[in-house]
Amino acid sequence: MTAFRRIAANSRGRDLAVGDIHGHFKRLRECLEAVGFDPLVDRLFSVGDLVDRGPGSAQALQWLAEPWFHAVQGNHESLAVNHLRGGRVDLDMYRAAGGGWFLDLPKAEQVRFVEVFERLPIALQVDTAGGPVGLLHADSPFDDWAQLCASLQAGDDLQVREVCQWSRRRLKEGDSRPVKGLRALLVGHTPVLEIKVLGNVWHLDTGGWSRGHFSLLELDGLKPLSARPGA
Ligand SMILES: [Mn+2]
Repeated sequence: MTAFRRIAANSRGRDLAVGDIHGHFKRLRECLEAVGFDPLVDRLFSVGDLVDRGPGSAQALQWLAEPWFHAVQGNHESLAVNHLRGGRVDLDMYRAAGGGWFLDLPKAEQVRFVEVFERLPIALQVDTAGGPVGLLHADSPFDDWAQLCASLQAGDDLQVREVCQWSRRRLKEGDSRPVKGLRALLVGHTPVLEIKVLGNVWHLDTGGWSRGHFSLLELDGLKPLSARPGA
């Protein structure tokens, strides 16, 4: 698995990022249409948690097959991988967190999803004209992006991965120290009412999968787009 991936700047169109999706691809598609997303030249970057909770989790595979869609692995994709690959997963917790659709799939179907989910990087770097933008699901275990890249490339460190996919520490503590080496780090995992920026860490999960709305952030200008359909 390539736990760290770097993607070159987009010279043809716009790059957008979005928070947790949790099976609400239909709502997300409406938001993309509202901002005139052009799949021929634009790209969409996801901070992970594509599945569980919403009605359309199975569509994750079609989206991940699109050349314009890139995602890191969230804790929910990680739960699916661990469950199938023999890791320890609390099944009651997993079902309560929306994983029932996956647990109830025939094994051969579970394999189709996991083979895609386990290839998703833990961290992604997208180059922009203004400098590199990083994405991961929850939080960075290091205050230096280069250190995280080196760690992810050196091998699978469970503690590093755990913070990347599960931590809520930065938001809880209101820690506004920046992550060095990045223009911005984009994360999700913990729902916020509006995009919340701490240091250079942008929390993008504005609950589009729940009672909130999807926020689309344009990477070149670090500018949130108004993505509310009909608004
Ligand atoms: Mn999450």
